[in-house]
Amino acid sequence: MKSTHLFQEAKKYIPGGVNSPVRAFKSIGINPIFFIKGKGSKLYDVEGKSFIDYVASWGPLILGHAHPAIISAVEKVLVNGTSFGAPTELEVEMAKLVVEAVPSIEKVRMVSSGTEAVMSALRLARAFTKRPKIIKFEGNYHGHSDAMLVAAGSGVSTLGLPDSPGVTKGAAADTVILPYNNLEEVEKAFNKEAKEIAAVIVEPVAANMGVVPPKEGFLQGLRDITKSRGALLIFDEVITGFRLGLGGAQEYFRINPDLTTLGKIIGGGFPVGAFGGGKEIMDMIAPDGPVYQAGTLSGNPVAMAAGIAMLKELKKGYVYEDINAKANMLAQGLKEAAESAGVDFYQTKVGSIQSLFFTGEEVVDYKSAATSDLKLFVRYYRKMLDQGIYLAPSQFEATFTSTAHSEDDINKTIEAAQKALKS
Ligand code: KE4
Repeated sequence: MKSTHLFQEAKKYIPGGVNSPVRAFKSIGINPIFFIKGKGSKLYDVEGKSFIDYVASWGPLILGHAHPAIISAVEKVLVNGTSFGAPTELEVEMAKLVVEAVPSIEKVRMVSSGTEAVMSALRLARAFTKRPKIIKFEGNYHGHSDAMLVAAGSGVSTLGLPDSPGVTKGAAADTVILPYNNLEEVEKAFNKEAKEIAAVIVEPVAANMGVVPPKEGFLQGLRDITKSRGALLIFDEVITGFRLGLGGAQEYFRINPDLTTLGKIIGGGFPVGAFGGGKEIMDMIAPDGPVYQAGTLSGNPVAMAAGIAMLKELKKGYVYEDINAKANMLAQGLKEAAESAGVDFYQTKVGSIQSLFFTGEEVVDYKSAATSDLKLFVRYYRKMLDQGIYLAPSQFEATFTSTAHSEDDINKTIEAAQKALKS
């Protein structure tokens, strides 16, 4: 009841009662749960109920909640002040760690969210190429800057139409929407207006329409087409960065983009985003270059301390084998549960991110992801929640495993899924 009471209270002062729409559980049709504590793989709500957490704050918590290395790093820095609005050594240390870890990044600028990272990278790409248009893919989410908030289109190359009110035709006019995993449509778009296209931005593993892996050759194809047509390739690694490995998707698939956007894990749970690339492109950013980009709290020392502690832990190497093994165990269990329940399902997994779609179709893009039975998802979701399993409240999000998940957690989750799917 306390969550319900708090939600009523919140709705008086906060639009929708939440500070980010997906948290409102709207598609699930129940009130969101208010949490008071996270520890390891567990979340504790305001009524003391505990849940095994697979949302991981939408990705950042690859080490689970309140990891001691991160907490102590933050405590140490906090007592020295919370922000200076001036350079600190912590920012140099963070930048070095990112440059060392991410293959295509020679220079990096910190910002305070993934949205800011994408917005800045797009401006830089347009300035560098002196071209206006950006290609993005249906079902890919790159934050809420105007140019990225355009209709998912009908699946063929569509001139962006404003999707959210307030996004003007002008703001969306230079955004071209194409179906994910479809190189033919990308070729067509370039044949139509190559000289206009500044960049292609892509989630190298889509994780905002549920997890949808790139088809064999898709990413390499984007790399080849952009290179041959003088456009930039931008990997939006806000989710895959430091998730698929220390070098993210570009290391995992061994394809170097021209620009990379980062977020989530890099901040260790604090508000941090970043964008980076080769020196030639990045040196166009103010104050050395003409492309303006700024932020009061960019590189905030407390957030840097958390991010540095996170990246240092990830550098130890044990993390990825551990979280991938747990992801495999979970996926195998869910597969068997769905098979024995006799439901139509399509499962996707890359490293430690995965999705279970309730459809008989192969899911390769937004259109096929949207064939999922969302009513069944809602019933499944609510049954899992009742059994103390906290999944992302949307079919079109990802399930994350962390070093904090125990085998017991995974087994409990599989048992819960067996019960939920049988019913
Ligand atoms: P933020 O501005 O929310 O930090 O990052 C935007 C963003 C950019 N690129 C990708 C690939 C992303 O996944 C995101 C944000 N992801 C969503 C959920 N998948 C954030 C959750 C929310 O909106 O509350």
